[in-house]
Amino acid sequence: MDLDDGSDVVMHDGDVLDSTENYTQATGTSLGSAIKAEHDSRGRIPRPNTLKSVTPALKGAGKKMHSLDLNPGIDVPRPPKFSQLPYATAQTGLVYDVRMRFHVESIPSENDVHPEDPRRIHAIFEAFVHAGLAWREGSEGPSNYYMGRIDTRKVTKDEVRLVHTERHWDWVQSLSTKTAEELVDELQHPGEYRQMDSVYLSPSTPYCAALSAGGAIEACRAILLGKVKNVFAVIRPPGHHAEREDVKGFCFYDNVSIATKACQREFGQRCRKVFILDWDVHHGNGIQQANYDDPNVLYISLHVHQEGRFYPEKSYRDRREPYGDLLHCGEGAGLSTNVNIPWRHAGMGDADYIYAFQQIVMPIATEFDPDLVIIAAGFDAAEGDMLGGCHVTPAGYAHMTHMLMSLAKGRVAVCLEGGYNLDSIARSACAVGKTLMGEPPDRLETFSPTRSGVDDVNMVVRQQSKFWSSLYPKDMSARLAGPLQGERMHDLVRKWQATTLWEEHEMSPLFIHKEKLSKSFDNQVLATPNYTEERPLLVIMHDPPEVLASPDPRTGKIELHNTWLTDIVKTYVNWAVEQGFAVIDVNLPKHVTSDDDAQKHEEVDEVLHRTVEATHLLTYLWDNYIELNDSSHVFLMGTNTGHGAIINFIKANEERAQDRLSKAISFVEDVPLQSCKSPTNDQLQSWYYGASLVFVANEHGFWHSEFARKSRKRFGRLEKSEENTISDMLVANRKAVTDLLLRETEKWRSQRPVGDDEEMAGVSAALPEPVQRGLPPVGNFALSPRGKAISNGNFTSPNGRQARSPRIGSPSKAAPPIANSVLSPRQRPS
Ligand code: Q9C
Ligand code: ZN
Repeated sequence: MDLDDGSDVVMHDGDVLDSTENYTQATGTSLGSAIKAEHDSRGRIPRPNTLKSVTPALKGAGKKMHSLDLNPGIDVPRPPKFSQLPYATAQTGLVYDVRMRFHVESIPSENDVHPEDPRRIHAIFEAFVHAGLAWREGSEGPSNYYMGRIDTRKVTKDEVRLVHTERHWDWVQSLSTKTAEELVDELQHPGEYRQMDSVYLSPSTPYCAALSAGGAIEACRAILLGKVKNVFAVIRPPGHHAEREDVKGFCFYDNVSIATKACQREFGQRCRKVFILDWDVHHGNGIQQANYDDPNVLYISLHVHQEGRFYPEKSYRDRREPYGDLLHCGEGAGLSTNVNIPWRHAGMGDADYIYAFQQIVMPIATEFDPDLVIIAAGFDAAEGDMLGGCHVTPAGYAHMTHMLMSLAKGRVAVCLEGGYNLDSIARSACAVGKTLMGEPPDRLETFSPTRSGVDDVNMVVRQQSKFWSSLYPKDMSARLAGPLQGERMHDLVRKWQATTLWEEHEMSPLFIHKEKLSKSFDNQVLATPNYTEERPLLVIMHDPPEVLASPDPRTGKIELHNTWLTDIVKTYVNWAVEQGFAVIDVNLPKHVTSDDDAQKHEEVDEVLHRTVEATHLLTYLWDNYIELNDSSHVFLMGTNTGHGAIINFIKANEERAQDRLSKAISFVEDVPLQSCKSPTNDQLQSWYYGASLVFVANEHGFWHSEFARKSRKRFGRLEKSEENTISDMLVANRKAVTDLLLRETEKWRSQRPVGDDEEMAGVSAALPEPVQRGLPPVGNFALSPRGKAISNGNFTSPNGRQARSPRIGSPSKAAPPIANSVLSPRQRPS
């Protein structure tokens, strides 16, 4: 079968459609023979070199369109139907050619249909016909309201070379003469310089890939030549993963980039700046690569990224680092014209996409002011797509299209990329097609973007605000660069908290032995003096208090007068002290101050890392300050990473935890829920279920996961909070927590000796006498637990593990806190 004679040809498929539209059941073999039939019976018209810029005539589907009043072969803009409304009365174009269905799996697997199914393009065309957008022989005659058909053709080698290497072209071409077995072998033994990542091969692959890229080019040309106002190119195989020398992710030629460069070359000033908007759910690594240093091509991609865990990240032959993250902004002259909008979670919906369009896409694109817009239109972010896991509806796609139509005088070429649910892509494509033709988009049903979607968008805004004058607030990191003069607010606040807790409850720092004590760890653990006594002990591992700021809307500047601190945890501490509980308050900094701090402006430390740190800290506290004291009850309470720390601790110390821990209470806002499953102990999970109370934020991803429906028990006793931030949850679920703690301690409370200080506690606000002793202790007074003998006057216990630590520079007027001068329970003589 001679699919490529190397000449520059235009494939006239007008009547092809009549005969091949009947192939509704696409199988490898029937299509294979169909190709042959096509080629034997249909002539190809050589494309004269002298008429380089000739495009084929517009046609209705399957038939030459006499009614369209076109001059075939003459490239002049079609005169407007109505001169006052040239755009409104111009036609939308349609590229569709059944021969692109010939690229199939050479040895189709029995029941496991490949998602990049040849029926994809047919499903879309079929939907266009049924929706009355496109015409086909057999339905009613062509009207002025059908899309006008544009012939596709094979891309030329010269055009492919605008993006890919010669070797790439040669290799793709070579597939046409291979047998099924050879193709399978090719897939399995790709040779040293290439990798076959997520593709299948057939002898028609080079042919279909050429039609697909040619279709993208002709779609754009038809617009630039003024034959149509905009176009929908229903093409396959897709293109945006194909790199200079790599086929990848079902893609062979980077259709959209080839069309971009071909049009820039042909049309010069009339098509100098091209904006490629890629809403395929995957990052278009190929498009990014092909245009990375080109200031005249703006590439914006919205894609699921999952911090580098989503395709195509980690699939590169050169093992490159994440490529679709927000830091990839172009290079050289092209710095700023690459914009990645990576979603950290799947599951994004219309509202997230619209938010991203309003905050990023439209401001940047408007400022860029393109001559042509190409949409790399994968429909795999659509509701129902099995690869994407997102929820974009047809109306969502219509609105995005509508917004993009405000650019480049409406010159929009939509080129199909991915999208694998035949029904979803058909419905989505119809909504886009209608919008192109002038119908207003349908109403949207959801308006609030997800929390993580908003975070993702705002991160990109901050990054891109460096390059685009229309984006605010500007990134402050430039001002933070260099050695910082000043204090991190976190450290100031914790110091203030320590002062207050000292003044109100005599809480003072416990000694934490750390090899390298960071400033952020000062005052991190504060305890009431009675923490070793026989009374309930509440240990709270919490996030730093939340800051509520109303920043300057233009500069984003946060100032002291527009900023508030919400410290709800404090109300729990107060309550517990009132009840006569001992309290250990543990602050888990989100950032640990280090020496090179000033150098980089970094994001909040990774959750995993912080959880590990918190686990170390909790284990240390348990070993040295909790386990061996006389507490009647031990309650652990944790927020976010504190929750992770509690679970990790329990799993690593099953027996000790079950022995001593009365209740574990967690508040989970935006970290993953952890299960308390032990590989060795079946009991642990049910023990934890009985001993826990876990409040989970209303919009936490867990509620959408499969775990939420089944096997919930291993996550403990879950409560869906009405609220979404830790502060709000702490307020809303406070009574549930205090009730639980009161129930648990009922016996102890009824048996407390009369005359106990806090006897009246709980009845009224019988707080212990406020202690007025000036400053809280400086440094720490507690025991150094790990036998680091510290300077003068200390003794080392016989086992060499414990030592009394010195008082350091304590103001003499302040009496040392009681707790810190007693021995740690471990050391008490038995
Ligand atoms: N573990 C487009 O949507 N998935 N391509 C491979 C390998 C490949 C998607 C998973 C998805 C490719 C155009
Ligand atoms: Zn995709």
